[in-house]
Amino acid sequence: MASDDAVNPFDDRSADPFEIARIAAEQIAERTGVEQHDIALTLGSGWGRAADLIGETTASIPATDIYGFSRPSVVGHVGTIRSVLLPSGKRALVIGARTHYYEGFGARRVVHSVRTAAATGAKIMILTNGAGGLKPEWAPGTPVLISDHINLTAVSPLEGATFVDLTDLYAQRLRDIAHTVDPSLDEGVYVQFHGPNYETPAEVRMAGRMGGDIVGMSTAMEAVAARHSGMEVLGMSLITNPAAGISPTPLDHQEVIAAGVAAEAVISDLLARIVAEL
Ligand code: 8IG
Repeated sequence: MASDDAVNPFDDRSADPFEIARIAAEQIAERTGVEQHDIALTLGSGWGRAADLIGETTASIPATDIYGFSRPSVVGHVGTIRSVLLPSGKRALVIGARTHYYEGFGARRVVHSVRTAAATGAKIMILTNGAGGLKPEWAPGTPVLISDHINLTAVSPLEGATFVDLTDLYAQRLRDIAHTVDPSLDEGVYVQFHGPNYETPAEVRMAGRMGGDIVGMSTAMEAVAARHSGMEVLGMSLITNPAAGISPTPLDHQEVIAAGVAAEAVISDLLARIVAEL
């Protein structure tokens, strides 16, 4: 069994990341008693309460018990992995343990949760995050659908000759379903920066001229890996702050957290209603 002091399997560059995910999925099946999951969700800042609203949690595992999740995040929150029984009878795997690229453990570690979700059988991957907004009309607390992305890390989680088509990465089918639940939901192009620093105002202007609407530090690499693993992707950002330079006041991390907390009930309820339609 993996534990906090176990050797991290991603330290071995010759280890197959898909085999690591397969082992992790096997452990999840064993610990949850659920052979197959149908949908997976990664809940980012502000989205946590959705786990309680989508259905009945039947198992909750500290992520560090699962292979490949063993090294604690430098950010310090120990995530849990939950199996949730949806009212439809489907099974959701809720992953509360995102690893960001800026933590420095490499792209394989960043997308391990997504590959593990695919290995549990999930066909739909819902990726949520907290992010900065470029549209002044997006007040802090506004949820936005991700329509496409620009990966400014320039790092792909894929290796070798894996020429995956990303034309419909954030599946139109799933965005249409989200719009039936809330027709007022806006959409935007997500720009993944390396972080952990927030952008300079010049970088935000650049992101806007490139066609970006949302700035964040996650999700794009995860979406690519999810698509490569054969899953449909739904992406949603909670705009917790205007991106740097969009509003005259500097970004304050505590204010960003507070905006997430304030919006949590509303957006978690929205996400639960979307999941019920999938
Ligand atoms: I919450 O303004 C949150 N995450 N890159 N920029 C980036 N990430 C973020 C931001 C932001 N707000």
